[in-house]
Amino acid sequence: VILERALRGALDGGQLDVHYQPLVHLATERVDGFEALMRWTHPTLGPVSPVEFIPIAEDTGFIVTAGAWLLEEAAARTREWRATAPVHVSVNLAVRQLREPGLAERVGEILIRTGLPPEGLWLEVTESGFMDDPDACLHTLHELRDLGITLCIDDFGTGFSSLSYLQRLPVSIVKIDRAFVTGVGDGGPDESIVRAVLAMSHAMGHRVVAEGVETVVQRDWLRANDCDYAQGWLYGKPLPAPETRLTLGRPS
Ligand code: G
Ligand code: G
Ligand code: MN
Ligand code: NA
Repeated sequence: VILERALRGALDGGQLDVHYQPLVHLATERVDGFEALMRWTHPTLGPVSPVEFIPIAEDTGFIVTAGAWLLEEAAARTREWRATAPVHVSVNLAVRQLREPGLAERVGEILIRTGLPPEGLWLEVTESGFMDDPDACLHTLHELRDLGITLCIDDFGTGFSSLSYLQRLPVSIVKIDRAFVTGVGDGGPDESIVRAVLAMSHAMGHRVVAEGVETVVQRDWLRANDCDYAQGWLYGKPLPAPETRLTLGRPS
């Protein structure tokens, strides 16, 4: 309840911030884009984890306002970066946002206002997002895709309806959850899961991002198994925009 009240003032109080984590193309080791992640620093509580405040923001509907703010902020920043390199920005969409009428129209307006071309925007949705009202969500996702935006299924493998939704959704990117990526390269059972997700996704014409890549062993295994992109501490933690360096060559 305390967090809920505090969160309401966070946006006007300038307590919300956006951090960016690089997403790397594995074959070339080039930064292809960034995932934009919301950060909240309360004046007395200090940093509050998104794991704590995103669910509250979803329940209260605050995510609709905060999410629109983040999208515009990230789009404007990425438009600037694209003067240097053709990077994209990947933004998480909460269920609540996806179910808000007129979402695609407002996203289209943000693209026009910021000058970010649609190919510079990826939107991430989770499978759990469709469970309540799949038809309405599907309609919105098709509208977003028709704008030329790239859609991703996030946290893949952690939901319950993976296979049927993977085929029905107009997504072109599958993000494998960190829980499965942790175990690759050591010969353990997660390797079979990740291999299966890669084969299935590629068979459907989707590209695959491995999340939570922390080691060279994981990276080498993923590259050898034709994973398209990687994201994780090996390449960089989420950082504020001014500290986010556009690495055009090999990341250090
Ligand atoms: O990077 P981090 O640990 O802070 O992210 C924790 C969780 O919060 C992730 O699952 C991420 O998807 C979610 N998250 C971070 N920023 C946003 C946002 O702007 N919108 C939504 N809907 N979720 C976010
Ligand atoms: O959107 P999503 O739910 O995937 O959010 C990603 C979360 O994972 C964020 O909280 C981010 O800070 C965290 N994260 C990103 N890269 C790594 C990593 O390499 N290792 C670990 N442990 N966490 C990571
Ligand atoms: Mn994500
Ligand atoms: Na994820």
